[in-house]
Amino acid sequence: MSSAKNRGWRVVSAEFDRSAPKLAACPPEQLPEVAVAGRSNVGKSSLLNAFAGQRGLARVSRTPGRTQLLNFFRIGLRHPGHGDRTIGWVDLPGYGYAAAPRSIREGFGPMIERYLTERTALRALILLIDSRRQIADSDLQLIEAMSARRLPTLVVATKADKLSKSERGLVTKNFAEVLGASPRDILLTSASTGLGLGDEPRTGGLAYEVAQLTAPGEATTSSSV
Ligand SMILES: Nc1nc2c(ncn2[C@@H]2O[C@H](COP(=O)(O)OP(=O)(O)OP(=O)(O)O)[C@@H](O)[C@H]2O)c(=O)[nH]1
Ligand SMILES: [Mg+2]
Repeated sequence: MSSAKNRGWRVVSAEFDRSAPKLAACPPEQLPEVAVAGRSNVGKSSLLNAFAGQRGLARVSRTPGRTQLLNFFRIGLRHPGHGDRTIGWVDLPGYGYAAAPRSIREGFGPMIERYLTERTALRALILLIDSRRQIADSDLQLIEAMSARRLPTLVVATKADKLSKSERGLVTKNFAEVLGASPRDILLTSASTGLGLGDEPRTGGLAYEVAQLTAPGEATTSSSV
């Protein structure tokens, strides 16, 4: 009997490609790409490490808001029925860190903006929001930048392990209200426990969503705004 874990999409490989200090230094546009954005310290790098099952793949920062690099990774996904797929995963610099230089703190930065508006390989944004915080204006601006290109954004609430079960329900309800979406469109995750990272039969999860967002043809998903 095969376990439930192996019925859906899962990550089978993950590797660092390169860090790009500017758009011209990005890898060739050969793979369908998802970019991960969010305020500094929201858990972007931790999510990648947990998703990939590799602790040291992306650096979990001790000095948030410092590094303004686009970090490129390649991830191999596998599904028993659909086969293998390689995608690009971009860990974007965090924004909104209080002690960062003013130019970085006040917006999400020209590099993220240029990447989101010009990168042809980009298929979707994965926007991380700390489940104990509110959605920020800069978060909304990123969703708008994606809508302007008719590209979907998957909203991921991070650090759900810090909430009780009832608090989790309130978070998805609140985020959905602010975004004009359904609570089902908000993916609750925890890099610590692995919550929401897989491909569960009924509820889906990050592996399922990323596979949908990078599917050949039209990029659509059940859970994006
Ligand atoms: N409890 C808990 N802590 C988490 C989780 N994800 C991340 N953290 C912690 O949050 C802090 C920031 O995590 P990072 O992954 O470095 O966050 P980031 O968004 O990559 O930060 P920047 O790269 O500076 O923008 C670290 O101390 C992590 O250990 C989670 O799911 N649960
Ligand atoms: Mg990081």
